[in-house]
Amino acid sequence: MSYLKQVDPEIYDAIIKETERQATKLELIASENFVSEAVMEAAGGVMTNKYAEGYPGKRYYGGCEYVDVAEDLARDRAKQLFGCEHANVQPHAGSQANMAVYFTVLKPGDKVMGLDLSCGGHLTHGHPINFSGFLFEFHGYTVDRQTEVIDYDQLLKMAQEIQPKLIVAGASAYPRFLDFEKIRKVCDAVGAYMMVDIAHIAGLVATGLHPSPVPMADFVTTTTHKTLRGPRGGMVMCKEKYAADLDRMVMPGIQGGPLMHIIAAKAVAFKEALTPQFKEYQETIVANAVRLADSMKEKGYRLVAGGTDTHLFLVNFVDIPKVTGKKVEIALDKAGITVNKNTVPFDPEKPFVTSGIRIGTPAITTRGMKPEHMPIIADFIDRAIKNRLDDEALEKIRLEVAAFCNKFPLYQERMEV
Ligand code: DSN
Repeated sequence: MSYLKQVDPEIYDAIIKETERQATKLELIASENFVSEAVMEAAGGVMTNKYAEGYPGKRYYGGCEYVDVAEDLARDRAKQLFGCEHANVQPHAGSQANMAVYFTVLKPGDKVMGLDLSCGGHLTHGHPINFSGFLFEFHGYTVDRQTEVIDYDQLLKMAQEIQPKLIVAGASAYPRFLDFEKIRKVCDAVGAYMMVDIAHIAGLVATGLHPSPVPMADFVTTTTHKTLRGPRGGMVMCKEKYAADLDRMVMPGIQGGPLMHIIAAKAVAFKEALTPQFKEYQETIVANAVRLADSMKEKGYRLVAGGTDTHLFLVNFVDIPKVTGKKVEIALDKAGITVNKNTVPFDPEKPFVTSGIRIGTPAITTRGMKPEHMPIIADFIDRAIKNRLDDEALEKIRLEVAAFCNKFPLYQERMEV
């Protein structure tokens, strides 16, 4: 019996339809994933009822003995997973995680450098429409125009000119490895703090598939729901010397009561991430991304930075007349393929139009898709782009995509409650 169906049939219906959408479409948004039933059970459990302002053993409320167990486990597992000295698992999202670091070491008006949004950065890395841009004097660094990867010599020159107090590394749409050792050297050369936002690559970092910034960064922030495949949320890791200041900034500085059900679900996800199967999963994510990127290149598409080392890549339509990221996103959606339009480096189009799409493999890999399936997916994408103005053709592809997805069942028992 479903309580929800009785109490709120409209929300019940929307959730069933969303479950069907997730199961029948190809989910290629690089920042999305499908959590395990165990993670979902913890996220949907009774810990949602509990106020627990403070930290384990030092709360402002009584009755915290069991939520303390959850938060202690989440923190200990995070430390084991990433090898960090300190972890704060309370940030509600990546934005709060980044805010907590900024507020811990910066004062309003301080100079900071972050990767420009159009080159793969993130809103919270200093975009003028975000709190980070309102409060601090951010300077955006870019990728090299030819290689479309970060030019670390240029980064050093810019840092010497600007003398930032903090340099933010990390990205939401950057397909190549980041060189954290070089970024550390730049920070040391100008006496800046080093913060790395690994939201996208957290699963790869945890399993050694992307070099880890943890040994050399002052602060590392992440979300827990992308490659890490946990519940929607954030986390900050730092050196022990910053731990007390950071914790005070997360709560009471920024947040009140932590989301204890989500913290419990983070603990479950970290436990899953410590298994050998999770490493195999991350290896397959990357193998799938490389194979899918290669298949798109074989079809003649231009990829940003020439391909990928990670879980995502970007297709650049700048050279194709009348094709924009927005148009392709819409066409692909009609064909049952979910991606997001994305700016490409030095994009001439506005962020709501863009000249590219971002494609990621974490979610389809969770469903069990393997490198041999990637040419099939590339074929669906290519046909949908070519037939973008033909709704009948797109509907035919949608049916083929749904039949293909059916071979990789997802949340079957959630379809009817
Ligand atoms: N919205 C996320 C992404 O798609 O990358 C970043 O916060």
